[in-house]
Amino acid sequence: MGLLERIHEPKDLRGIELSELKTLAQEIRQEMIDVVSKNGGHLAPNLGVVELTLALHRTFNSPHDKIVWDVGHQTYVHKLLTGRLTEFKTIRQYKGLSGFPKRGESAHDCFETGHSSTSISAAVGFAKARDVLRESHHVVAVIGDGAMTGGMAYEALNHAGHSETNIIVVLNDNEMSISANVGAMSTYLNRLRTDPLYDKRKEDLEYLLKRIPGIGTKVAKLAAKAKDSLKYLLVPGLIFEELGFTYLGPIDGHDQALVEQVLDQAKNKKGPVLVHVVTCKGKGYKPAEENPHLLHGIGPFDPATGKVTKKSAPPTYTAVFGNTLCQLAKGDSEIVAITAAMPSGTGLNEFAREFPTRFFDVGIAEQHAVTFAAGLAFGGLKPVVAIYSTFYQRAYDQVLHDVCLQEANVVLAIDRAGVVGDDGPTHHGVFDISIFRIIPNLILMAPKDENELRHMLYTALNYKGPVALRYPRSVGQGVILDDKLTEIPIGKAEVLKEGRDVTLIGVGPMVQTCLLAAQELSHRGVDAAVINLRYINPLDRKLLSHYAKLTKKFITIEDHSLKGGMGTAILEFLEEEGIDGVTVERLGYPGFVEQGPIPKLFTVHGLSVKGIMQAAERLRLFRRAAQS
Ligand SMILES: Cc1ncc(C[n+]2csc(CCOP(=O)(O)OP(=O)(O)O)c2C)c(N)n1
Repeated sequence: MGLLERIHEPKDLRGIELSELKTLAQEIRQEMIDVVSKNGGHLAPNLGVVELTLALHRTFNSPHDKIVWDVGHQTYVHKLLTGRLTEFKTIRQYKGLSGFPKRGESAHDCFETGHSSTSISAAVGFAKARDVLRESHHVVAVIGDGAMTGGMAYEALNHAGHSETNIIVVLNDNEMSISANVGAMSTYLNRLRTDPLYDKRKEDLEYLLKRIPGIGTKVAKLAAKAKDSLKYLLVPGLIFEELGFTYLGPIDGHDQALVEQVLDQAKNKKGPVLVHVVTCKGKGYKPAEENPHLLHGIGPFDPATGKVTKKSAPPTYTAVFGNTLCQLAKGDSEIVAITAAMPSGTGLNEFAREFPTRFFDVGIAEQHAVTFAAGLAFGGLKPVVAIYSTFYQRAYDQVLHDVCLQEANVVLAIDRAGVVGDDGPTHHGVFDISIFRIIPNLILMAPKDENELRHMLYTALNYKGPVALRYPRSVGQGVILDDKLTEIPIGKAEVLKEGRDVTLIGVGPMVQTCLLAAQELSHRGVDAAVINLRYINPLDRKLLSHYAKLTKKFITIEDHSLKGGMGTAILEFLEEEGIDGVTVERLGYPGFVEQGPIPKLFTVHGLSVKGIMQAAERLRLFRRAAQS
C-alpha cells in the first residue's frame, strides 16, 4: 500500500514525517500523470503545486479553514488529498469527478471556479462572513501569477487591504499564464524573484534604518522620507505592502519545510498577508517542465514522451480563423488582433509571429480587451478580439456599452461557442447567443463550416459597426477552403434544401445535422426544407416568413441554451410578424450542461439526427406523410 492510499482526509497528512512527504509527492505526481495521460486535463499546473497543496493541508484545517482556489484547474492534488483518490480516475469524464472545484463533490471545495481571478473576492467574502458571525477560522486564497493579471484580483486586493480582515493570499508564481505571463505586474514579480536582496527581511530593514545616524527630532522628517525611499529600494513586495498586506517571500514553493514554515507564520499574523511562492510549472515530469505551455491543458498523451498521439483530421475552426486573419492582415495594415491570455487557444500564434506590433496579449483581462478594442477602433484600426464564448460573459457590459452603443468597428470572434467537452459547465459556451443577440446593432453570425467562417470573417472586417462571429471548439467539416473571399450579405440566410412539410433551421455546424436529418426524413416520406440561418441578428425575416407560411412547422437546432437562443429569436420573430399557426420545436440545452465528450452531450440533449426525428414525431409529421 502506498502512502497516498493512506490519506483519506487532510488530517491524515499531519502524522506524516517531513522525510516521507517526498515519497508522497512522488506518488501524487505519478497518479496525476497516469490519469491525465488517459483522460486529458490540466497536468502542468497541478505538477507545480504538489508541495504547496501538501503544505496548505498540513498547515490549515480544511474544511473548517477555507481554501479558495483561483481558476481551479490546479486542484487535482487537493482532490487526491481530500478523499477522492478512488474516483480520481473518472476526472473530467461524463458523470465523473470535475476537473475544477465543485461544492457538491466535497466539503473541501468551498468555492466553485473555472473562470479566473475570483479567489481573492470570494475569500474576502468568506473572511467578512466569519467576522460578522464572530467565527474564527482561517481563509486562504490561492492565486496564480496569470490569474493575478485579471482585474477582479486587484479590486479584491484593494478591498481586502482596506478592510484589515484576516486573510491569506498565496500567490503561486510560476512565471506562466497558459503561455508566458504578460504585463507590468509580471515584470514586477520577476524583479522580486531575481533581486538578490529579495530575502532581506523587512524587520531587518527597520532595524537598520533605526541605526541611520542623524535620526533626531530635527531630522525625523527627512529620515522618514529616506526610510520611504530606502524601503522602495529594499523591501520586497512593496506594492502589496502599500495595499495593506504583509508580504512574505518570495520562497521556493518546492521546499516543503520552508513553505510550511512561512504558511505557519502567515497564519499567526493579523490582517491581510500575501505569501509569494515561486514554483515550477510541470515540476517533476520532464516533458511538462520543458513544455509547460503544451502540457498546461492536454488531451490524452503518451506518458513516456508527453506527446499527444494526433490523428490526422481537418483543421479546427480556430486554426482556420487564425490563418484567415493572417491572410487578410497581409493586405490590410489596419487589422490588429487581441487576445486575453490565450494566443494559442484562439489561433493567434501565427498572427503574433507575423505581425508582432499589431498583436496584443492583454493577460486574463477580457473586460479590458474589449474596451481596449473600442479605443483601437476609434483610433483608426480594425481590431479583432478573439475570446472564448464563456469568457466573453466577463465582458458583457464592455461589448454593450463600449463597443455597440457607440458603434465601434470591432470584430468579436467568439471561439469555443457551444459545448466544449470535458472542462464542463464552467467552460461551455452556451449563453453567447442569448446575451449578444439582444444588442440591437450587433451583427451576430455563425458559419455552417470552416469555409463559411472564412467568408464571414472577411464580411465582418468589411462591415462598418460591431460584428460578432461564433464558432465551435471542434475540427471543421473537412470542406474545401475557397481562395477568394466574398462578402455574405448581412442578414441573408441560405436555403440548402427546398421542402414543403417542415423547415429545419440550423445555426453553425448544427446545419450539417439538419442536412443529414432531412435525408432521413425523406426516407420516411417527409419533405424537409433546410435553412442555414447564418445570421442570428438580424434574422432573414423575408425567408423565414416564406417558410413559416409554406411549411407551418419549424424545427430549430442550436448548440446553445434554449432560453434566449436562436429558437427563441424565431419565436419572437413569428410573434412580431403576426404569423399564426406555426408550430416550433426547439432543440438546444435546457440549462447548465454537464461535462462529457462533445458527441455524447449532443446525443444526450437531442442535438442529433435522432433528436430531429423525435421532434418530427412530436410534430406528427410521419402520420401526415403516411396518410398523404
Ligand atoms: C476569465 C478567464 N479567462 C481565461 C481563462 C483561461 N485560463 C485558464 S488557466 C489560465 C492561466 C492561469 O495562469 P496562472 O493563474 O498563473 O496559473 P498556472 O496555470 O500558471 O498555474 C488561463 C488564461 C480562464 N480560466 N478564465
